[in-house]
Amino acid sequence: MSFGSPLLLRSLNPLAVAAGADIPDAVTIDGTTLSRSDLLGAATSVAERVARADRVAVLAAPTVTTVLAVVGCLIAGVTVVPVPPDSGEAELAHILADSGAQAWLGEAPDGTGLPVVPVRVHARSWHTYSEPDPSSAAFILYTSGTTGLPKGVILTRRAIAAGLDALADAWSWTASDVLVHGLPLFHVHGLILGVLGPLRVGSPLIHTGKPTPRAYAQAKGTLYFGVPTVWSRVVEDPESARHLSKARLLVSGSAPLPVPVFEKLRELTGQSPVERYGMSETMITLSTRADGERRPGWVGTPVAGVRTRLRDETGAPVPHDGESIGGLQVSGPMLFDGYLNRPEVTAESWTEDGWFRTGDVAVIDAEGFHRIVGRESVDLIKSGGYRIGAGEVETVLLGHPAVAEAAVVGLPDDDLGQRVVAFVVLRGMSGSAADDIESEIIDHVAQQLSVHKRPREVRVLTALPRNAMGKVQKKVLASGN
Ligand code: MLC
Ligand code: AMP
Repeated sequence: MSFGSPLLLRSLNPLAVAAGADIPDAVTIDGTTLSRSDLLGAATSVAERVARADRVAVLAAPTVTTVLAVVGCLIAGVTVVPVPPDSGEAELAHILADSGAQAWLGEAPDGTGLPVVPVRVHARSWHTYSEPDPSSAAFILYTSGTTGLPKGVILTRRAIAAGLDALADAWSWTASDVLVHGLPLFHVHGLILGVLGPLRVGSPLIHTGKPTPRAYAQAKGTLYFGVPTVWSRVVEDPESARHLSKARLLVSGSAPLPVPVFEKLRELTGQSPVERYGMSETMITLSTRADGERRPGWVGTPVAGVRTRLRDETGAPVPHDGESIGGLQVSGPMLFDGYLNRPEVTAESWTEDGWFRTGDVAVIDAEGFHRIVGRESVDLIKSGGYRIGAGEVETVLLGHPAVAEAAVVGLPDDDLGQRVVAFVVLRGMSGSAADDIESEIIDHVAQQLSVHKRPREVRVLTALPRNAMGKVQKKVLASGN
């Protein structure tokens, strides 16, 4: 099979549907199942309503509406800005202003002032659209940096097609698979791999709502996606885990899969999970293969079209000897086209010779296997597979009237990988009054940003540890976990 065609030419081609290639259970989500022809008819009707826009916001809850909105925009060539459905005030205002979204497509939160274009699940249209320019932006995905507000990652149609085809190749993913996951639909993992992937390959998708072990056990798929938190919860529930033994591939990504979880999963299911590594900016660049070695703690080899290298702080090459640690740089056809409205940050993230600096440190062995050692910056936290910028949370904490100083770190957590912990100095408050305010501070972050960015814990200090230059010593905070 050729995987070179532009996005959606094969996956939602009206002629293929008319020729009898319908899939009765193409997408099951939020209790509704759509056939591929339902999806095509309803999404084309969305395309007709939205085609004159350039860029629209989609409140990306795991629903049929979200799937139709996204596919409708892909058909019409309109850029989608997926918005976390629990986005708080500050985050929502930033995403809308920065992205320049002209309208909401589908559900919309109150009070944003943007027009709302409805998605009608039962409407049908069979109008045909020509394939949009492959270099046009399919998505602007907002993702956190170490400081400041989230940045909009521009992903083109061509990049997405290349990324999905490389994964189909690595995982021998075909129309005979049934994909199961319960991941959020506003990131690469759940939305691009987890919705556009099955549509492109032609394999049915079952979205479980929440990614619970029981829901995964009941769904009876062949291919399962999860972040490490999902897999560590699965191994805590051996009965559900055993149901997954009939699956073809269990895939883990978005954060490091702890070796004990890998081993427990293998013991309970008879399956060694496939690990893969990626970023919002790069989609998936490294993976173990369906037909290759799976090594606990290692994320495999470059997928089709990807090259990788290691560099030290001076830019000098680091040997690929399985031991030497260096900054991981990648190149490949699935990489992003830059950060929206941020030319300087975009320029800084690329080397002069055209490699993307991932910000991760890694080891590469002589066979080309990669181990991700960690992040270069302590200020980018991964919690439950979500990327959370310490600076973004600190800014919101400082907006709380009781908080005089704040420092946020990710502390090791058996369930979430890292948990967001806020160290704060309060204004003229101590003892029991200070205890009472902790949950108020957590709620404040959940309301301004989004629920998953909230600190799981607030620790009140009388002063933050600082060095002679006045810089907060986060390593000191992190060592007292
Ligand atoms: C708790 N809740 C609150 C709250 N405290 N709500 C408001 N204010 C507060 N103070 C509620 C929540 O609304 C939610 O309700 C419930 O508590 C649990 O929320 P949670 O604690 O955040 O959920 P949790 O169980 O910890 O989630 C674990 C998880 C989740 C694994 C399901 O972290 C997850 O979905 N992670 C996936 C992240 C992901 O997809 N990353 C991919 C990035 S792309 P309720 O009722 O709604 O449950 C990428 C590229 C790549 O990385 O490589 O793939
Ligand atoms: P995001 O932009 O949310 O996709 O986050 C990307 C970051 O997640 C990467 O830069 C890594 O730090 C981390 N990451 C993703 N997949 C893995 C993995 N398999 N192992 C370790 N870290 C990972």
